[in-house]
Amino acid sequence: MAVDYSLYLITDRELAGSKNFFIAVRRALAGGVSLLQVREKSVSSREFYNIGIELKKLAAEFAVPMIINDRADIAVAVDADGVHVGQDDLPLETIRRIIGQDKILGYSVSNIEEALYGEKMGADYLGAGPVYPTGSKQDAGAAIGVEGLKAIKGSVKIPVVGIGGIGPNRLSQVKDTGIDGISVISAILSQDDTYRAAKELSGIWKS
Ligand code: TZP
Ligand code: MG
Repeated sequence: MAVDYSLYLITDRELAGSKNFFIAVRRALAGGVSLLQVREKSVSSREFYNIGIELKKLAAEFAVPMIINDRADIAVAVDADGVHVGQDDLPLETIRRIIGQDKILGYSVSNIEEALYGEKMGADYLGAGPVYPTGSKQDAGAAIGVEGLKAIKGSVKIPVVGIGGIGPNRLSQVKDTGIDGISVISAILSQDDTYRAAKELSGIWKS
């Protein structure tokens, strides 16, 4: 499956604030989000499943693939397009066994060693960061900066997306590292107008 990683939105219902969450995501998709990840850290399995089902319908309307964070079981249950895992989740080979070869497997990394490991274990893409300090993930760790991002991108052949504190002001310098896309939460979901926010980011990415 050819995947467009350029504008990868990760959901966070809290950061969507008082806006209607599903409308906010729909507008972001209309504005140019190319890939969607459902990330729910404190909900029941049933709620995660229900959100996955709803977002899958929205993503399908825009022909955007949908990836589930952490949970291979939820991904299989909602027939998502893939799973994204980090250093503390189930091992990559285990997730791959559960989801099969045809699904997208993403892996969070913050250094070259983790990147090489992810590539070796069959990840389809890497999420590298946090590039900048972020308020959206408490245990995100130290910022790796554009230099760290560039080093990771240069160490692997699979696609790399930058994540963490990326917004319109920093987008060009992040893009200059040669990465394949950016992954954002607050730069879209915390904005009043998620359509405009996505449109602006995708416009800068394409420029
Ligand atoms: N992983 C590393 S940083 C981060 C995640 C999930 C949060 C990114 O959110 P934001 O608001 O785009 O900084
Ligand atoms: Mg995780």
